[in-house]
Amino acid sequence: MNKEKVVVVGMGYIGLPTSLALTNGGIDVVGYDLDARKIETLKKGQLTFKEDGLMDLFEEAKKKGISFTSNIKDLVNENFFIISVPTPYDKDSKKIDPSYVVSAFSSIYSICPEGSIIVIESTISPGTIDKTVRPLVKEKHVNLVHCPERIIPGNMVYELKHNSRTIGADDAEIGERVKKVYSSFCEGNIVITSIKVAEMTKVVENTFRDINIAYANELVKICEKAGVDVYEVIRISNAHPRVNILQPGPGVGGHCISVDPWFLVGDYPMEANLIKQARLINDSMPEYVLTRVSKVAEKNNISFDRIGIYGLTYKENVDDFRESPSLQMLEFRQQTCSKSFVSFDPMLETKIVEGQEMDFKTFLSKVDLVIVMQNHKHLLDNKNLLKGKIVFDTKNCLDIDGVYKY
Ligand code: SAJ
Repeated sequence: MNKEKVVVVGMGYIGLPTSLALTNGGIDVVGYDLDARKIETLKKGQLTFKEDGLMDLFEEAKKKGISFTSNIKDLVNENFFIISVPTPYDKDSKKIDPSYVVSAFSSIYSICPEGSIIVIESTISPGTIDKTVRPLVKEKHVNLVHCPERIIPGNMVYELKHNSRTIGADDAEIGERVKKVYSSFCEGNIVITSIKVAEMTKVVENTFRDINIAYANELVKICEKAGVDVYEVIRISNAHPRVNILQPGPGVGGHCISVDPWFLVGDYPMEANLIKQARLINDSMPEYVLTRVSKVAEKNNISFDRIGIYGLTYKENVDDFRESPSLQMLEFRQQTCSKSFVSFDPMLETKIVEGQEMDFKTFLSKVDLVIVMQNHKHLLDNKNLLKGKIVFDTKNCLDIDGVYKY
């Protein structure tokens, strides 16, 4: 077989690392995005988001000749595409909004030759390909494939290489061809199955994690009432050979775990009871943190205007703030009293909320009580600066005097 050439559509959190890994694995890659500014940045050799180890991958891919374009006309002769565009969801209906996938697919379909392979990596709810993508395929035959992404922000480079993958295809031969392409960089096991199973597994995996985090978060509330230390309970329980309770926190954010389970709840409302409860428990955490913090503030005579939030991203050491617990907390505060909190996040270079300070010391000068919502490395390196502050640590990451925890 000739060297495979692949177009990756969507240069976001998943599309970019995937195209770099493919290039470094020996595949000819064109990274395509509608956003001309993003493409210009990449052409200049700059990254569009922060991720450990990504720059090294980029340097290697540049040497190996990765190219980028925002002009679809450059892709007319290509026949292997990987679509990796965002799938927003409607907050009210809790349903997926497949419009980006549909529009990316339509534009590729309009230019690609008969028999092309179009892989969808974007997370989609089970049944989306049959409901919204397959009907777009008319006389010109193309091969549809679903290969859901599985990498975790913060450890993407490692996981791209080592995680196993699922390829859902209508045709086993096409599945094998796609597997070969992914094998160029993926050392994990690659399973070939149907499109529907691949769609379901992705959502099921993220739901599994959501349910397990919800269990840890529910234990926080139970242990508070019982007057026992939840971390001690979890630590001792986890010594059992078949118990592995996750870490409680301020809630669940990100565009995956806090979203995907809703697809199952939305499509299977009668069946998905545990899944729905887990979502509600995790979503209740930012408000619960505020209740706990109020008690601490009252006890220490601190006014709400002198409370600050450390950490706006959805988890530690990433710059992604989608659906983050801190934003959920700020939204709740806005709704209840039209006020914000002072906040700070070392991972963010631009202001995303009212009251956000860009300098840690300025932030600290404005607050007496710090709610630790994220355990960024920056905080662990600068914990001495918290001296004299009351701290409520929702991540159990600080071992300083007088810190309050769950
Ligand atoms: N969290 C806790 N306690 C824990 C673990 C996580 O409160 O013990 C919180 C985090 O702080 C964060 C949220 O959960 O707010 C989700 O973080 P995460 O690190 O568990 O996962 P994500 O959202 O960064 O990535 C997940 C991964 N899915 C699974 O682990 C099953 C990743 O492999 C997927 O590729 C990704 O979703 C995705 O894009 O779907």
